[in-house]
Amino acid sequence: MKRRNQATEISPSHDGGMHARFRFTACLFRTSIVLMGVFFMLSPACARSGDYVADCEIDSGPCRMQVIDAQVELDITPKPVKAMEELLFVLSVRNIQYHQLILDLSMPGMQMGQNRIILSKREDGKYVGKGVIPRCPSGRRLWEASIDLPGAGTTRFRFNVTY
Ligand SMILES: [Cu+2]
Repeated sequence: MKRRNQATEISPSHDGGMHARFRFTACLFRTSIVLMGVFFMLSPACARSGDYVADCEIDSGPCRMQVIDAQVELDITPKPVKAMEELLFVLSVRNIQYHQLILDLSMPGMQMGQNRIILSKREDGKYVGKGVIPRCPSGRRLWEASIDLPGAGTTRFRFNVTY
């Protein structure tokens, strides 16, 4: 008889446990709604980046582009080209001479902040500069290097980096 009474006495505290669990679940639910909201606020920029593809196999060798009269060749070393590592960008431009050029690094369809590398003319006529490609929090690996060639236009190379 006493045991049964004890058992019934347990039930109110058991109810309390249920209540706490319900509050915890409700809190979790609210937190997940907030997190989903944050995710959807951040995602539109990321979602579009899936539409872009690489046009430069940078790990296989230099990439070439034709910009009106100028033939442009870009190489990045060391290979494989990795994020968060110091990289050497080497650009050669046929037919046009410059003092220096600016290489703009970005992610297609994503806002990653400005990342510009000044390419200075080397003795062999190539334009060289060092820079770092950051690791994208979304996990995407596609980057774009665009170079403005005054008088000829803008050229861009899209390539994947290794994490
Ligand atoms: Cu990104």
